[in-house]
Amino acid sequence: SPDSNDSSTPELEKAGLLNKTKIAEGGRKLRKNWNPSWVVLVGNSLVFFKDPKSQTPSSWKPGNSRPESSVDLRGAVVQWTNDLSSKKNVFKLRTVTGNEFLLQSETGSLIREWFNTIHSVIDRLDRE
Ligand code: I3P
Repeated sequence: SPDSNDSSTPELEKAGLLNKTKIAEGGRKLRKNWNPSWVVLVGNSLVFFKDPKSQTPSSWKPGNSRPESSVDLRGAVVQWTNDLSSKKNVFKLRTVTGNEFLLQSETGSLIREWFNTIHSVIDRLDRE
């Protein structure tokens, strides 16, 4: 349908709970702070929300959908890593601006799906 290609309403490609830590900001190394994050892949962006389950009842407002942060996938790179964490099932996402994130799940099949989906979005943007 015409609507599904309307760039003003990008298609939601994937959403779910992953463990996340930011390890660099603008190329500058950061101290790790792993947290569960609700991750949404929509259009050219990966959008992070605080895990509602990790919030106190008073901090969680129904309908609260303000993202914690958002990542532009254009020109980004994803790469599996065994060296940057003691955890299993970890991949690194680096943006063109030099922000680096590790994403992880205890469930291998789940994190592989995320890797493959993000990788295909990056490839699609590279070809544009
Ligand atoms: C860090 C914390 C992280 C760990 C990191 C530690 O300690 O244990 O979970 O990363 O390892 O430095 P702290 O809480 O004192 O900051 P992983 O779980 O990914 O291994 P690292 O320094 O080797 O990255």
